[in-house]
Amino acid sequence: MPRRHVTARIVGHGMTKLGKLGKTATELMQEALQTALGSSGLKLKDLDGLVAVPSLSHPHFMEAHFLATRTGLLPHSNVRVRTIDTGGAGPVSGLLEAVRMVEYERCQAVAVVAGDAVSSLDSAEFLRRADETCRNPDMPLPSPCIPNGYDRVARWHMDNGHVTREQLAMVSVLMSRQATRHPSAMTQCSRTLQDVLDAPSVGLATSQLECARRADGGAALIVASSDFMDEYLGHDRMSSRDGTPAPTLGAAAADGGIVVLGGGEASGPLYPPPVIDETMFSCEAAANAALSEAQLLPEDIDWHGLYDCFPICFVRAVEACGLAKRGGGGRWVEEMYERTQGGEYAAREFPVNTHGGLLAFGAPWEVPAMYNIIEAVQQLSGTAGKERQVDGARRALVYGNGGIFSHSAVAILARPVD
Ligand code: MLC
Repeated sequence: MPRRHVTARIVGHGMTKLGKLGKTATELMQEALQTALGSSGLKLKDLDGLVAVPSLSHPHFMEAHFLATRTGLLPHSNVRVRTIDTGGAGPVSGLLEAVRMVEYERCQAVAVVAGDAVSSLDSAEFLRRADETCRNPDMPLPSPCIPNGYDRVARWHMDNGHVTREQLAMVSVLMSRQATRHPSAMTQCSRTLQDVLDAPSVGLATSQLECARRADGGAALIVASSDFMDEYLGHDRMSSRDGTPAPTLGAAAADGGIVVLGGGEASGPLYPPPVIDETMFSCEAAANAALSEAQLLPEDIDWHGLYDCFPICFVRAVEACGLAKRGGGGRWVEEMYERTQGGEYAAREFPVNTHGGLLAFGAPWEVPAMYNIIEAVQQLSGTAGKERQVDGARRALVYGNGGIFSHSAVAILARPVD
């Protein structure tokens, strides 16, 4: 591998509204990309790289090439684009790929883009497509396959005394409490434990309020080389390259951007094996690799963005990232539940998924890990707002999970040293 010659920084981010929006995935991706470019002060023509994550609602052959062609980024010399499919881990895998493109392939600015319109698909079509993604031909899971796959894994943990049914439900309550503090979250009302337990059943140990909240939405990041941004900010501070006035830089770009200190990825099977055991999980390996590359310990992290498509994914992540000991994730969730009872808690008392995660912020299929990254960037640049800001947050860990524990991608982000 060629030598690293510059540092990559996250210098912009953008997202569309979430909900049932009646737009195509491509329209949502384009909208998010424009917002992200605007927040970085860069223009489309400044990009020489694009990483895209495919959608379920409007799948395209070579998604990144499709999007780059639609936006006019291609044809152009010296532009390279890549589609990354690691399921819901895609945005974090995409971020790590963008960092490599900047640090080892001499790209100056790379966009990472995801968008999906799964809420605008009718239920039967959504379930048909979703079921197809993780179908085991030898031992089919009942439909809905993905919730039932996670349900099997959750019950295995319950049977082994690892977590209780109530502790799983508390994850959904916790995410709803966090989401009420974010103006863009789909969930604006806290749930009670009883609400979650009494919601329609989707699996034996999973209710509807413990499923990733189906939504349409798009999100994007801009990752740029430090040299390019220094030159751009230094020489072009008053005007952009085509002579028009430069847009106001977002906080992330103006402060020099957010650094990616380390990353790690690991894989598991596409669907749970006939006999579940520890070998199917990969978050521990990804988190350890990311912390090791960043040369940090779990206690050095101030804010966590943990994938929570279903409560058991969150519980495993809590343990994998060292917030709780192995087997102690359920008890940790219970402690957080008690700590945040009544809703009058400071952000630093529960500095995890301050936006509400997939269970409450919203989950447009493979987009939501992007919300973990964007919330991390806002936390690290001190722009998360009074209610959500974790004072003095310097380092964040973001985790994306794909399939049914089939891929884990973890990145460690940091505010640059002043
Ligand atoms: C659903 N609802 C919720 C909710 N989930 N409300 C609050 N919080 C949640 N977490 C609400 C909906 O808004 C809707 O309300 C009602 O419940 C019914 O949901 P629906 O989706 O419209 O219904 P239906 O078509 O019957 O499907 C229910 C479902 C489906 C649970 C089977 O939503 C589902 O499959 N969800 C999981 C999606 C999923 O698997 N995502 C990927 C996760 S895995 P109203 O008021 O509008 O009726 C992952 C990894 C990866 O993330 O790689 O992708």
